[in-house]
Amino acid sequence: MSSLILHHFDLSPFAEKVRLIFGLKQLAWASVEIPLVMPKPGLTALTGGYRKTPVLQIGADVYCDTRLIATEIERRFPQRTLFPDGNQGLTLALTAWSDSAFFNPGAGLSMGLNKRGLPEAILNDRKAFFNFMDFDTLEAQIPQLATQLRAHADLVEQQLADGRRFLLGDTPGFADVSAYFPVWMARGNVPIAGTLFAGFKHLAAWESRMQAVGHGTRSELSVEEAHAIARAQAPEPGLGVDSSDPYGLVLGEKVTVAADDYGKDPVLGTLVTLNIREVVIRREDPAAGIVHVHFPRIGYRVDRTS
Ligand SMILES: N[C@@H](CCC(=O)N[C@@H](CS)C(=O)NCC(=O)O)C(=O)O
Repeated sequence: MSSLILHHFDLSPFAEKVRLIFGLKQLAWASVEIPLVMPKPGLTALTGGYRKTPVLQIGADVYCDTRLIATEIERRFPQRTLFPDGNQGLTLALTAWSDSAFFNPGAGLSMGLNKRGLPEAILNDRKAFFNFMDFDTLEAQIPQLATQLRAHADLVEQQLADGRRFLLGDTPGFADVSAYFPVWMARGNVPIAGTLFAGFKHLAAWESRMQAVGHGTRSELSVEEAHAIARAQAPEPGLGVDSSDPYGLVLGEKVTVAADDYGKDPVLGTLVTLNIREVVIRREDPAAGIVHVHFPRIGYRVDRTS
């Protein structure tokens, strides 16, 4: 059985990023389906409260956020690199564009155009979750959201206009994955996407190439089996606390870690790693045992609890 366990649901755009990374690297992985809305007790037993989708589990290590999930998979499985042209920093910086400027208008359109058909539970959950959307005025914002989505998709069209196969050359990588998932989400959830993207021939051909990347080799796992796997293993040793870190924290301090944008549920634990790229806390859960929960530094805050 694969050591890579992805906690996700099939409709999740951010999870599609990770599924495509599995495809690019031709990896085998196990899928644990999580609920679309809170509560998500099986997931939060592992994360300590982080509820966003997806989460990657490897043994008793739990990785939150696709930015960190991507670099962790690259570290453990360097073959078929996510950075084939070598532009790692620039490619990772691109997520600041793809994950908000490009993704958010599509998410707004998906909510605004489907509002009446969405189950009440999903609507109420996402109203509380997506703090960057004003649900009451979404319908009036549709022209502006459509303009933004189309203008960002046009950036991809421009990048591909010289006939290259992928964004940075002949080989697909994380830059493609990042730029692709908002398009994937829009095609699936935004009824006017076909019209908005109608003139983008290069984009459409690249989408077909991205679909062909696939998702690697998927198997199914129950959340109870995933917990048993976490309980049976020790987490990877922590890497210690960087004494030059501006927070001035020390190893073993009790801290909370939380996203600084939306879905800010704090996770409480004991600090085992703090460096420029990653913060890791140790926590114990009755179902999952002792786990190390990993977050990227970019986009997350760490707070002392005492
Ligand atoms: N920065 C996060 C964003 C993840 C995110 O916003 N995921 C969406 C779904 S694709 C989500 O969590 N929605 C609410 C939920 O699934 O409960 C990441 O890169 O993983």
